[in-house]
Amino acid sequence: MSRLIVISNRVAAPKPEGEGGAQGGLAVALSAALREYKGLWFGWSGRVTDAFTGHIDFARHDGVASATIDLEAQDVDEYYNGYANRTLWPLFHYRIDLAEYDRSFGSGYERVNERFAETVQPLIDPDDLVWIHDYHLIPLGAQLRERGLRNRIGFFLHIPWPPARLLTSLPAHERLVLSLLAYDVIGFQTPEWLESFQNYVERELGGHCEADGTVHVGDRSVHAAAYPIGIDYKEFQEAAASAQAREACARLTESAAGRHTIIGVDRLDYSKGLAERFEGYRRFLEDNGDCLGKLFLLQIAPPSRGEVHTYEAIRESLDELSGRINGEFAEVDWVPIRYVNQGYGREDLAGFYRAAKIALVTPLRDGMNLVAKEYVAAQDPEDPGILILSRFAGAALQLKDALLVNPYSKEDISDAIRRAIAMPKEERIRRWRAMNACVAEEDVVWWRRNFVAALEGRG
Ligand code: GDG
Repeated sequence: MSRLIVISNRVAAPKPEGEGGAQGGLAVALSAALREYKGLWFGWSGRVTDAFTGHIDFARHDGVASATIDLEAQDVDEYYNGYANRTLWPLFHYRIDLAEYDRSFGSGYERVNERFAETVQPLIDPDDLVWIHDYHLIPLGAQLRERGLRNRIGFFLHIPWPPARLLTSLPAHERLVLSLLAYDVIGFQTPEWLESFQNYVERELGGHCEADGTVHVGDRSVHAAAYPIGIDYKEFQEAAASAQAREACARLTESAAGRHTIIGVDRLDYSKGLAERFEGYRRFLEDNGDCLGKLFLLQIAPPSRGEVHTYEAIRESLDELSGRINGEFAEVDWVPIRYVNQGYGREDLAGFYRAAKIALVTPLRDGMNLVAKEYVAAQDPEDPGILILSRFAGAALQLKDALLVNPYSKEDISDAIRRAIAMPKEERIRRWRAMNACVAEEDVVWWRRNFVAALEGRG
């Protein structure tokens, strides 16, 4: 069996015992996939050094071998906080209003991709499979090819691919997309993002896409397909059955004192639609006076990307909005929103999911959304909760038995909460069974196998 070399911006290090944190979906999914595989995970250590040296730190934890490099402050500013998180992230989430175009970001992005290529190349053996992840590293495949690498190289995009009409607002968009043609396989979360990519290729590059997933541009052909990511179902079920999860569930249930818990768990990010969610919940409170004091929203939102100004701004606006809603509706013995900015361990999260009758997962745009799948996996089969899910999350294409909503519509969110509260148990069970079968079947192992099979040329 070939080794698998996974390359992503960051390599996930396990958190010390009991310390929660906003480990992103990518990190959670990849450690699970690599634990089974003989391979290596390469990426940025998260540390900043005075001058880039190319020194590699090797480590091994939890069955996963990793190799990391430090970056310079300028690299982090231009590549990570700049091009990745201030240009590509907003643009790929359809927020061209927030996308910043700065030439130094683009050159920093190229430079760091070159640094990754230079340092990782000597670690790659001729028959290794190379799997590169996400928007931080789009040109890395092309950089490796320029250095003579002939291995099979795949790329998986964890976030949406924007419509061609939006993507063309990015300076040098052609150059970025053309660099993708260096890969053998390009994976997207859903057929919708794949279609947007194909559309761009045909409109802007004069390419041609075949029904079997082959994309031709000039003399290059690559395989492009949808590989929806899943959760580590087995691991998550174990987490949900742990004593720690049971304690967390009991703690939340006790503090709810007979009230229904609605849960939201999201990195603090504008793409997750938190302000719109709060507004939808406020509309529910306004229109359903009979429910005041009988339920509450627990929103867990650990901060992320604090060095990017937009994230500070969203944090402030959510503090204010949740405060206003609480001020407006709270009673001496009830607050409608428990807004928590800290992270929790996975067991705690699993317990909280289980204690919640409803999950509100309403991103404005999301590549997949693993929280939706985790919520389903954590439910009690005899008495499951209800998932309210944005139709704009990739997960909506698989979890069709959720209550699907338009996250921009307060009324839609409010109506769905009303419907969820009144939903008979038989309907809850029927919907949950269908969703759970999908989450269990199409898990992270299924995702990895499908992608790797395609990378090996078997898919
Ligand atoms: C990107 C794409 C795609 C959150 N709070 C805590 C915590 N989390 C964990 C969740 C979940 C993960 O973080 C978040 O995953 P998502 O999928 O919701 O979102 P992104 O971070 O934006 O991930 C996304 C994903 O990549 C994978 O391809 O689905 O569309 O944007 O696992 O549980 N975990 C812990 N404590 C917290 O407080 N332990």
